Amino acid sequence: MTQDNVQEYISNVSTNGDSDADETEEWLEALEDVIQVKGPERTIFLLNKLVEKGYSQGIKLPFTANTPYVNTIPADQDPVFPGDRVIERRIKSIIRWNAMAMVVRANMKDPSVGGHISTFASAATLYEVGFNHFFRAKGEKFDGDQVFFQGHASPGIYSRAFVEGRISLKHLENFRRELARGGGLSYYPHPWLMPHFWEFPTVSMGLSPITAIYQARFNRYLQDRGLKDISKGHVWAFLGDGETDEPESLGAITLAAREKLDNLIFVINCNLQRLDGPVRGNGKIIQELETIFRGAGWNVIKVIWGDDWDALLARDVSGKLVQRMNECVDGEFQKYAVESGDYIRKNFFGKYPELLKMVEHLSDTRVKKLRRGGHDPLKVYAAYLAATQNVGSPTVILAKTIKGYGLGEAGEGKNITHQQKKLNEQELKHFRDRFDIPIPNSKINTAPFFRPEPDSEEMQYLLERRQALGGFVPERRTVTVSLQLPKKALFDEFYSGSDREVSTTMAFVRMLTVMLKDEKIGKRIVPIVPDEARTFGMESLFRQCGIYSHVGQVYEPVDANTFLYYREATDGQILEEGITEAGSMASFTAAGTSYATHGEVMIPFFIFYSMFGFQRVGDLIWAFGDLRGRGFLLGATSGRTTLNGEGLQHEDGHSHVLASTIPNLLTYDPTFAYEIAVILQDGMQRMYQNNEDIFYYITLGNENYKMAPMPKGVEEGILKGLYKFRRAPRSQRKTALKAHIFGSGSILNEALRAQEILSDKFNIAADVWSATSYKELRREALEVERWNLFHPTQKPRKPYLSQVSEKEEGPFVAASDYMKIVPEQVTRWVPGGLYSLGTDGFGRSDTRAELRRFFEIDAECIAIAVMNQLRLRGKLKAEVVKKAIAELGVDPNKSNPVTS
Ligand SMILES: Cc1ncc(C[n+]2csc(CCOP(=O)(O)OP(=O)(O)O)c2C)c(N)n1
Ligand SMILES: [Mg+2]
Repeated sequence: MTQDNVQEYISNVSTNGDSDADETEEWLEALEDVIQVKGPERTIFLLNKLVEKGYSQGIKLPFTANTPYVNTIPADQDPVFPGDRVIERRIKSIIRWNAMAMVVRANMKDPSVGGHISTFASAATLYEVGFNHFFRAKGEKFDGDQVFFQGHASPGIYSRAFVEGRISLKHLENFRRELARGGGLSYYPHPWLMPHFWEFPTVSMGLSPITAIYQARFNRYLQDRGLKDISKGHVWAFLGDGETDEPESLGAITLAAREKLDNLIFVINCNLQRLDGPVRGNGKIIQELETIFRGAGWNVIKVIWGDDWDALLARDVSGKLVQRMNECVDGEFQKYAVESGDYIRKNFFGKYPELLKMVEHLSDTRVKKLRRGGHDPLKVYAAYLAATQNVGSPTVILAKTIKGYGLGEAGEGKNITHQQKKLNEQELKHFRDRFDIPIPNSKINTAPFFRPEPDSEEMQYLLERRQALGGFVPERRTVTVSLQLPKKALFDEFYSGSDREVSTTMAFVRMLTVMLKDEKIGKRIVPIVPDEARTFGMESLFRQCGIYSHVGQVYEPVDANTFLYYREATDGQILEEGITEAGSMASFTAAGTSYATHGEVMIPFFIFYSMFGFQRVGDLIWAFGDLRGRGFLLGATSGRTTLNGEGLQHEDGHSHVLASTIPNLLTYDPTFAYEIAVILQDGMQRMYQNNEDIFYYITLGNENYKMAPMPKGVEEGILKGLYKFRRAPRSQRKTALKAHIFGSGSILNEALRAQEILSDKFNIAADVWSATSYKELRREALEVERWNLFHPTQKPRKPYLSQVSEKEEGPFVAASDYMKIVPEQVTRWVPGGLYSLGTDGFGRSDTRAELRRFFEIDAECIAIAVMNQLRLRGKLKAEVVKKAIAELGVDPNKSNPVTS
């Protein structure tokens, strides 16, 4: 049975199928007695007993996680509203008006500016109750609540900030015109663009819910590890009902329940519509979400009906009204939002004569005005209060609203409403009258902004409420951090190289282990891993730092008698996230922004299978950049041929292409342990001492080889992206043909082998360079070039890459385990260009040697490419190259890796 069928079945059994009304009455009376006399606990006990008894006799109740389509909190349990409803309505109306006006005015000036009116119009009460009674600001001793605002509702949040006096008229005028004189407002919440205002970028839908869940969990982590007391704060996430279709929205809700995150509250604005039309025209989004969240173990509070319905529901003795509410689908409810009272009377109540009678005393206008729960401040307040008082589970509030509420003919409840941004004079008047905004007819056509006088009742009230809640929300605090970083000596063991063959992953894990033991930064490190710790050889950290679990370890682990047993602990440091790169990235986000959110600097290291990073959760990484997050991403088992046996879906040859798109991300593809040590130290210096809003992506490989000792004076080159690692043999330097090979990651070893081949067999003297970061080389070169562009009369500056390569005699050939385009991004700053070898094409399973030949990045193919470049410069004859191809055993007719 589907949930809909179950609902129908229960409905039929409980209403139509009553073959003995007297008997039913007796049972119900008995139940009523128990409720009144013994209370809810006993009632639940008895009901469960009845169900159990039924089961034992073969009576199987069909499963449903749904409750009837009414408010979870019954009217008689609504708390007293602590505010002044009249003033709050006036404030809300003013905020509604300005939110609408900023979009309409912007589009009067330039119709291409865009904007959204109807999302906030539907959510105004949900936000205003929060602002007046719940959202606590950051304070001296309290970090406040973290509120994730729905991105498209931003006009309302700006409008409030304008009324509060935090945003100037100029800014409001320049809504969506960030480049305008005097500054503008970023349309969506972007900490990158408004670093003192927005805390969380939410507009790529689905990212905010998952990030909020992990934020709430990270708050617990800080608490449990004794780093900061965050027990009083709440995380609020405001979502659209359409947004819940994004897999990330619901993908982590079981974690929230499992971890008993009662500091987390989701508010889902169920206006029943998304961009194109209804979210579930043929079903009921609220009921669907209720099932999902209840099934996952959340506390679900439905806010469906406003208080106008209380009296009707109180008279619904037979249950017919609830039945009608249950049976109507969202498509019908949406229609009621746009239709007249007469239509609602006929079509909703009119289905059953009993219901028609129920509303006969109400005029059509009153019937039309029967409000939905999400527009009723009392019902919303009741839900919020219950949510903040709930213990032991996260809460989701499913609030039913109307999209474009108040827009009337201009779009209220209509399918086009999401994109409505122009109101004509008539529509503006309607809006003004509906919300009593004191704007005269003579001015209405310009939709002027309206801010009450500072000494008005509204302003006094609004500011007093915010003061009581500690200040304004949202606010992002830009804190200057200064961590005491470990001395360089901590990394000494990595500078001298190793006789043993190890991988860069092993080297990194060793560095992490050492840093975790460091007195100064050790406890600030947050290792994050999505069920790959053993793959990366990190299991020793289980014992050393413990795996974080709020409840500790309530079982004896199967490997308890081994040294490296699976140790879970309340103060565990590792976030072992299970198989969720998105969840891990959300944890990385909470940790990497903790310096701003909580004023508590944390150093996250998120280590993952590189193929499942940018390719899988690229949008979360983009958002991390927007968030000014700081930390280290480690793409392990990277390189299309270095990870050899795993084939097409695992072998990463493009994460450096994807990573190159994020402006404030530094990327490195190192070969040796000392390079990683230099990069990590510089990263910590820049992020946690110099307060730069940057983060790092470092690829690590699983190929074992001897780690070279660090040559002298290469630190700068490592960080800038290129340095000469090994010159050609001295004996050939003056006499032989010259060439240069840039190698990255494990392919640097192939470049070194190519150097030998060229030297031994063909008397060609090639210098080998370690190219740690093409992205950095390009970034710096572009910066210099741009300076030169705008300063034509001044002495031109020279990019680092030009400086180090201009005196060298080419050709230059690059080889990496990534796509050819990675080195090609710096071609124009290399004399004569840079010929690039790479791993374009799908990966496949084989040995490293076979794969490198297949992708033409092995030593032999590098040597051939170098010789061919010499041929193109007229320094070698074609015949010589042809012979070399044969001698090196490369089949000139081999298959093309790009197309095969
Ligand atoms: C990942 C993603 N896909 C698509 C969009 C474009 N988009 C913006 S709002 C919207 C509809 C939103 O509907 P809903 O979540 O129900 O919010 P409402 O405006 O109804 O409150 C869409 C499709 C987006 N912002 N992010
Ligand atoms: Mg919606």
